[in-house]
Amino acid sequence: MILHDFLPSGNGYKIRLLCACLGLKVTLKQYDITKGETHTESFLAMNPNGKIPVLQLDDGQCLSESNAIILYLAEQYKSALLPTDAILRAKVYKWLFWEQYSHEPNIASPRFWLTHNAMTDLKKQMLPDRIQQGHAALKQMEETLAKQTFLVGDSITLADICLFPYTHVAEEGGAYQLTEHPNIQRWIKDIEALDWFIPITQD
Ligand SMILES: N[C@@H](CCC(=O)N[C@@H](CS)C(=O)NCC(=O)O)C(=O)O
Repeated sequence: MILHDFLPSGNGYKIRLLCACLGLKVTLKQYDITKGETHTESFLAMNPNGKIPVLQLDDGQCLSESNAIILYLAEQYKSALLPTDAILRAKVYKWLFWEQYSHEPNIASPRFWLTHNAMTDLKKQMLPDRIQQGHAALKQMEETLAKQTFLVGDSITLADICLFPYTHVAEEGGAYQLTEHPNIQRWIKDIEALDWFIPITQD
């Protein structure tokens, strides 16, 4: 399989992290999203949305949307990261949908704008509201992780693989302070201590 990716991307890192956990080898093809490299005709043929990550399967089919890709891989490789119990599975799905609506736009997007010189007047106007919502998202994670080791109970699941990438770099850009969230910091250390863990920019 080929993973079309951009190393600083947390969305791409979700897949790299899961592959490391599953012991799966994928070939990495890197794009510089700051130079529009995901808007070429050949890239758009793989993902008309013009965004990494894209997982190209051995038969040539292409999957996009990071959370769809991690669900595919967890199902395909029958990983315990996706529980078989319907309630636990729904709780995992909840965090995956929540991440795309309440976490990623408020934590990942400001990080990118602030660290990649991608600020515009419109984004400057949007920033205070995004940061307020980002604080609310981190608070929800903090409260959950104060009660249990991982996001869905005391075993690691796909929910943690999904939320770790942008949470552990939330401070980049200066909008958030993880010292305000000791249980998130404990959770980050627990994940970083796992024997299959790889850092975000490791290819
Ligand atoms: N919802 C998508 C978001 C993907 C996304 O935003 N990708 C960014 C990098 S993290 C990208 O490729 N941006 C390039 C562009 O929009 O031109 C996912 O979860 O995969």
